[in-house]
Amino acid sequence: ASKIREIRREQRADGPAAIMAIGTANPPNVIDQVNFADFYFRMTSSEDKQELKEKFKLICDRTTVKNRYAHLTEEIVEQNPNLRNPTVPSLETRLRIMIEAVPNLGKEAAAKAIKEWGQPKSMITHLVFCSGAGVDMPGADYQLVKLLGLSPSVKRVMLYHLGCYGGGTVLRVAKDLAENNRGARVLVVNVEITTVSAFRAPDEAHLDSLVGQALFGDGAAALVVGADPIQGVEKPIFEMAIAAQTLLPESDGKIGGQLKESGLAIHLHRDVPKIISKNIEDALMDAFNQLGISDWNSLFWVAHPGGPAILNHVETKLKLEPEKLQVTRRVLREFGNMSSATVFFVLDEMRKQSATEGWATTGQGLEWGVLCGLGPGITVETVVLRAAPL
Ligand code: WCA
Repeated sequence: ASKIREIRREQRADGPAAIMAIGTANPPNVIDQVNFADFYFRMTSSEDKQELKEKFKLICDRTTVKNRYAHLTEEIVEQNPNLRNPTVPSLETRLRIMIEAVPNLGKEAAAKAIKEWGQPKSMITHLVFCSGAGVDMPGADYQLVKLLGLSPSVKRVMLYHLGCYGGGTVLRVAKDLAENNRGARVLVVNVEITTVSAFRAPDEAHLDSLVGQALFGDGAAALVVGADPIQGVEKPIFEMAIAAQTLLPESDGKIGGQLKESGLAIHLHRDVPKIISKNIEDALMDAFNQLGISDWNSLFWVAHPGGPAILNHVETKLKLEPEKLQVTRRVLREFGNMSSATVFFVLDEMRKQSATEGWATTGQGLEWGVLCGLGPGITVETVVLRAAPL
């Protein structure tokens, strides 16, 4: 009995898990939000639905998104007309496109993260892969091991179809892996190609689908996570203190997605911003109780930009100063909602902006911060971050 305890102690790392590198990637095709309504209605042969198009233009404008990136191109839709016709099956077409695209975009982000980390990739011990795009066996995690030339003994965790809270989930899992396996170096990769999975023609009966068409973009992010950094060699960017997950009360069915023969049907209830803002403080208190922090303006903020209405509601409810969500809003403007990958674009922007503006830490000069993922469930993931000195 004492032997197994001794083994257990030796397995465990000493310090907390830290994010040591961040890489991001997007497909080359840019969606210009100003002209997107014209483009989308033309591409789906829906020019006759003028009233709906006017409403879509309004929604596009209200998203505050200026730029998005898309794997889907007009050419792909031309070649695969079933993608714009919800009455015929298109799942196989979508899967074929995504199964090829997901590992490749993930590789681009991962290569950047590994380069920043600066260590040989043979030191990667675990891979956590998260994507709502594509399903096959063996999955995108396996493809990525091959593409990057990682060790065949890398221990993989594959997380499919979590949706927009997945950025928090992968951190929670990577934290446990890093802290419970001395010397572990966890490569985390999130790839979202929602333009291919959820593209569909406009329909008056599904206005929430229009919100999705106006809001979602494609992107990938990768991190290297580990505990006990090699002194003078590895540089922690953010340490992770606490990771919590919770389901919000009275939120059943408010955010969801069904993978159908006609593609992914995403459901966003109008009450989503209200439900989130009503319950966000309880989720934060669960995570920050232990630290005795309840002044939300004393934190740096890395929130999933689900949509501007969510950010506005949360800002008002928590009485956040406008600067608090400024990095989050900038990512929404420049990239749209890239589902689970988005929070890592915010995290990357947070440390870059903190450096260029001359702050003393990677979190705008502050010590503590929060990373907040939210999505189907409604599920909220809360990760307490500690910024590193700059
Ligand atoms: C609406 C709606 C609505 C406004 N339904 N009509 C899930 C599954 C997966 O597989 C993958 C991913 C996910 C999801 C991941 C997530 O990120 S969850 C969070 C998703 N985001 C939201 O829920 C969006 C929150 N909403 C907003 O940010 C804004 O409401 C919006 C940008 C959509 C509109 O801006 P607004 O509220 O300032 O503007 P309006 O004038 O109030 O709304 C414009 C029109 O859109 C209105 O139409 P109308 O006829 O009433 O004037 C709204 O009713 C309509 N609308 N939300 C259906 N959810």
